[in-house]
Amino acid sequence: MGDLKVGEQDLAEMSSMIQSTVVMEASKQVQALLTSLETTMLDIAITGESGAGKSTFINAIRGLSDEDLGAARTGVTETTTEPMVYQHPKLPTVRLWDLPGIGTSRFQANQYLKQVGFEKYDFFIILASERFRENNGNLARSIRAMDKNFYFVRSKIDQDIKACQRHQNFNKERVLTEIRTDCINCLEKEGVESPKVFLVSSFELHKYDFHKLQDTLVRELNGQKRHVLLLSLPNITVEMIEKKKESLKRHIWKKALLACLISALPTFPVHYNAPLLMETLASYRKNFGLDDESLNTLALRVSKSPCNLKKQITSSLGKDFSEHSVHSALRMAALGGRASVSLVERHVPLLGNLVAGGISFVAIYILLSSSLDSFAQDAQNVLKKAFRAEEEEKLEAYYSQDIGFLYD
Ligand SMILES: Nc1nc2c(ncn2[C@@H]2O[C@H](COP(=O)(O)OP(=O)(O)OP(=O)(O)O)[C@@H](O)[C@H]2O)c(=O)[nH]1
Ligand SMILES: [Mg+2]
Repeated sequence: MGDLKVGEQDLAEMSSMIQSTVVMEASKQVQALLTSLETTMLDIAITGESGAGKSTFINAIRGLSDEDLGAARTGVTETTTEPMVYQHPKLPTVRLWDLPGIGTSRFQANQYLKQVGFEKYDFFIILASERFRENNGNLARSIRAMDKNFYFVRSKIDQDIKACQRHQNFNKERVLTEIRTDCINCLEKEGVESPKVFLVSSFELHKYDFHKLQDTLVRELNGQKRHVLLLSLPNITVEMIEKKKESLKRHIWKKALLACLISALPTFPVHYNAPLLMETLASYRKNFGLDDESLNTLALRVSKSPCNLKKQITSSLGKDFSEHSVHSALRMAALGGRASVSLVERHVPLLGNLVAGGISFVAIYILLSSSLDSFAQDAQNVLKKAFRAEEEEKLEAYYSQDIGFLYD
């Protein structure tokens, strides 16, 4: 038999076919992972007696005021008479269910959970204002009996604090502890073991126990549901912003791989899919409340000028988000990331052949990761300006009033 030589042309064709098949398959799989994350549903039921503040709480979590378009209707008379679903404005797969008030003529306690279709909810938040009532205990027990979790929110705490401020020897912490202990005792008396109770004001989410409620909800969910819940929660503590960042970081590699695998345009020094990268960065900005819409809504809520909040944003992509600025940031990331390329290629040898020596992947990965760091820092600065300064300003106004009074 003579020598069998494989022609160079054949090798090139074969290599190109194998590479494109691998790219197609890898893209499909990464896309499937991302789609499953983006389509994870989370259904949260908000329940409790009529007038407890359920609709107002939903609006606050969605970052809306009661008068905003699409906000749940609220009021001093019974307003919610059918289960109503509200999508989270930034994450449509997170749905908040505004359930009708328990114990009203239409919804009697014993039939209530069946009437509202309890199976579809991931967990329940029971809201109760003022004194503890029997209906709340019944509801909590029934939810447990159906093997679902509930969290008990004692609402309108701002009202209680305001009323107690008139008393002599007012001590805010003591009042809060009394209310919390009373709720726990009443629930335990009704046969509910170790209830989780949180004191909340929907008008001032950043005060009292709302951050503890957020932490508990996040801790008690797993996997993809935990991720979507985290992203849907308001940025009202530094810890929450950090948790969001960490959760998003875990998925960067998928975004980076997809953005470079499906790229076709050879644009020196990196090959990437620009729309996908822009879309990812835009969603990060929204997650951290740095887009114009989120900043305007926050400014309205805390009675600050949107300009003052925007001034707290110092990262380059936070201030100037455009295709041009993203492209420049990517070039910088490509230059800075050259050292990491060999490491990536050692672990994923095919990547080196497929996407310009791995530089595209590394550059996009670095850009996404550093953007998350800087957006999270921006979000913390905005948070400080929005809430902490407000307290200081109020304090200043309060003392200047007192002085005015003394000198009158
Ligand atoms: N001060 C104070 N008032 C609140 C708070 N939450 C709700 N309210 C007021 O309580 C009243 C009832 O609030 P809703 O949110 O409509 O109550 P609901 O539980 O949805 O009532 P139904 O739909 O009838 O079951 C409204 O006047 C709200 O403005 C709060 O945190 N603090
Ligand atoms: Mg309502």
